[in-house]
Amino acid sequence: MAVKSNLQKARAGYQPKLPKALQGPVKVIEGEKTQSVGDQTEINGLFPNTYGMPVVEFAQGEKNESVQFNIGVILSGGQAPGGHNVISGLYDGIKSLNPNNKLYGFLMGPGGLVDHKYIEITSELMDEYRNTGGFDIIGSGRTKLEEVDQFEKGIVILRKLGIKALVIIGGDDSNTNACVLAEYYAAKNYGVQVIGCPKTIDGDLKNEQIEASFGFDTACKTYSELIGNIGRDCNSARKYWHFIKLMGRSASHIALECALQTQPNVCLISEEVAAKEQSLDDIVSYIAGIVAARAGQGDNFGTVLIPEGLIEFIPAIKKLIAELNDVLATDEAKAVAREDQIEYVKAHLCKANLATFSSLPADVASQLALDRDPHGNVQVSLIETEKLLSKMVAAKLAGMKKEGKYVGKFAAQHHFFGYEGRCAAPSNFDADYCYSLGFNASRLIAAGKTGYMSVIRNTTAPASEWIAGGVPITMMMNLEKRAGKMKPVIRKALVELEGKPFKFFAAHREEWALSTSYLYPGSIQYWGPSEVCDQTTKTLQLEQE
Ligand code: FBP
Repeated sequence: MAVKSNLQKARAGYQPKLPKALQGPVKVIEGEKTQSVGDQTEINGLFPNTYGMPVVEFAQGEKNESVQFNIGVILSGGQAPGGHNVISGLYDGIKSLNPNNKLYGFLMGPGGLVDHKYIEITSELMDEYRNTGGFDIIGSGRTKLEEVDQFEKGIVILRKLGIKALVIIGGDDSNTNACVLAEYYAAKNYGVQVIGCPKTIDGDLKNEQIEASFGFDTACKTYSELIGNIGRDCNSARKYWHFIKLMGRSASHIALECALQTQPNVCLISEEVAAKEQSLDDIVSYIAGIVAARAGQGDNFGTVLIPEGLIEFIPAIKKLIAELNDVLATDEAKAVAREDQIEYVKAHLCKANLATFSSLPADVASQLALDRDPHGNVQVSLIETEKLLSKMVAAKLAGMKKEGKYVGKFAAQHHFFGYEGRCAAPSNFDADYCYSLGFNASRLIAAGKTGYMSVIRNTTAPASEWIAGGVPITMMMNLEKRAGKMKPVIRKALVELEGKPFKFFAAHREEWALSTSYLYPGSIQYWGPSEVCDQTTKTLQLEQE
């Protein structure tokens, strides 16, 4: 048995809370038929077997005999705190239906299904991982499940193991794939159900039905603790500006939530940059203006939060990336050797995009052009925006100094918080939420559902009052261009500039810029006063107000 810290030992005994409706036998309440958020005709045509199904909710019901069945589970994409609790909820859920039910975990993501790599999750193994961070019980991966060949290889192992349903724990891309797989198995009458669970620290898998993706709560609390500590350090030494990049591939939910928790001097929100059509120079001028104003009052220090995806939201760079995606999607481009690709790309870009491309530092340009993940996304976590911005701010300040518009000293420190929070031990909220999502998935399976996402709502209320049920994944879909082609995908939830969390931030940011009003949230607490241990994110509190 692995050696454990005292916290791990104590935390292993935590029994996550469940909504009242899931504490005993359930009955299914079906709502109205649904439709997709966009492109209804096309999505209906692509998902004839799983389109239009009703939203379902569970209520307390009568005990029914449940026949024995086996389940498979896959962890997909980036780690998010609470993944192990989704699995423990699923495990306890299926065992409560029939103690002979078995849970198999496919190893290292969707690739494990295709390559037939799996383990049985036994009670001993499960107990080692309850309430722990990470995805290491079975590992995760980013293989994209989209080819018929992969689905067919999958069904071979699913049949061999007698698996009735597959649970895919993932973000928007992985749940899109879960939906495609559900449709394929339904169309073929293979008798295997597919259920998704909303995971991602990025917080962008949310909509009318999904209040939050799991892991966002813990990751933001972890980053906010660190930002608070940095705030206190910089207010003590009074000599550095800290440029802190925060994960969140596309949306700025993490940066916004951390700003609400820590009150930094500057926080950029990518969605606002796009809406205001700001250029890189506009952003740099904005930061330099605040640095100069603070220097004017003798404060040569501060904190700047930068969302990881910022670069993709600057309109000129967004246009460039869109053309790069098209240029790189052709067979001709794929055949070009890596060392020749930059020249190939330059020869194929339009004049305006070529000018933008050439204006970027070489390393940033090559990141945009060359490095993509299996879903075709630019790997923004590899782009050092925090250094790019601080360098440009230093240059701008030097110019302002010459014009007599800035008197002060500017020294920068750089940080990137992402991996520090993705595997943190889940907060009480994530521990309960994830366990409930997994347990709830077992009830969706028992109810014969496929192509559904497990959802738990009313999450700012005590856990016993949470609402449990399922939403057809097709309901969240629309068509978007991916790798040069229109594809059905789950619509990503970006920060809404009309939403309450952003409005609260916007109403306070000028004050936070000049005054030093940092908040110090401290580390996640598991035991103690409920207002400390069980608090949800500020985003959720403001959204549900
Ligand atoms: P998911 O969308 O798969 O949950 O991943 C989220 C994330 O943590 C992003 O914030 C980040 O850009 C990305 O994963 C980094 O992934 P990787 O470590 O695989 O490069």
